[in-house]
Amino acid sequence: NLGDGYRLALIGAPIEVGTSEPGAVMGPAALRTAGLGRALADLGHAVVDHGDVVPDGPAGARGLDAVAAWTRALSRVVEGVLDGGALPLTAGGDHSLSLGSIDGVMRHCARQGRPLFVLWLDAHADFNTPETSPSGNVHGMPLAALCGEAGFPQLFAEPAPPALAPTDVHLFGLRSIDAGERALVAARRVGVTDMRTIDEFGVIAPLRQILERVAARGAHLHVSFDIDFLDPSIAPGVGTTVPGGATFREAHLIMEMLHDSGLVRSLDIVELNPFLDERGRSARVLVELAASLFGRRILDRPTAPIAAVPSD
Ligand code: 6HN
Ligand code: MN
Ligand code: MN
Ligand code: MN
Repeated sequence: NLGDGYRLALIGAPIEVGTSEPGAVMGPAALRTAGLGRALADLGHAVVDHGDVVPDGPAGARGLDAVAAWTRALSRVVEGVLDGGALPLTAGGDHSLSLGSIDGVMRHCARQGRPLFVLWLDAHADFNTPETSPSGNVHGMPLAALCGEAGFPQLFAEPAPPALAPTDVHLFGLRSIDAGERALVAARRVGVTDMRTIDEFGVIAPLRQILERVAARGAHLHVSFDIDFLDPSIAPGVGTTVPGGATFREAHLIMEMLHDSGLVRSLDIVELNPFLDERGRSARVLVELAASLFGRRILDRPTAPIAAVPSD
């Protein structure tokens, strides 16, 4: 267990080579400006800002080769942070950065013999391959590459850890999926809580099921938070807005439940595009939500324990 005051490592990943919409490179700076580090330190955590990752080799052009250069560099930093007993919070940058952060987590978990579970809060599935992708943008592909789908060049440093099991990935908030990736997500049995499920059952019941499963397996929980999980009306600063997203209250409750579970061991905050934002609103919402995930609460007591919530 990490105890009350966590050791948090803030890692900037100013990556936009995985998207066609410029501006995500400014994401880490905007999150720092909005007070991410301060908000977490104010909660009693020991926060160390590791600055921005520097890619391994040329990473100027868009596409998979540039993403590979970022992936290798970020993986090393994240693995090192975990090996040192701290919790890595990678601030992006487009969602291709999760190739690096999760590769680092996988290496750490493999050495510890610990199972890994990935919770993907996103409007999208990010399960395209170079073959199924309609856009060619790598930020729509990280999960497929991490799960070992064919058609990718070598993105990870050798020797690469065994691929992530698609059944140990859960997409939460899904409401936009391309035809090819829909077939793949179904064939690989990726876990999905789509927006219709959330409308029908709320966020509590599906999330509780996931957390119980993670706890029962003693797994490392990695959370990848794409800002487009949120409704564009509260978080417009993103290149791929999709209507019908999570409300602030839904997202806030998810963060509180994640905190109370004590299971989260690594986190990505991705896809913030400050160039498209309105007066820093989206960055500030993300800081609020991150603070809730790391223990900020409304009253100075936990919310009712999960067991006290009436079950079906
Ligand atoms: N993201 N499915 C679309 C594509 O181009 O592959 C959108 C991907 C969005 C990626 O939001 O991280
Ligand atoms: Mn995404
Ligand atoms: Mn390790
Ligand atoms: Mn998305």
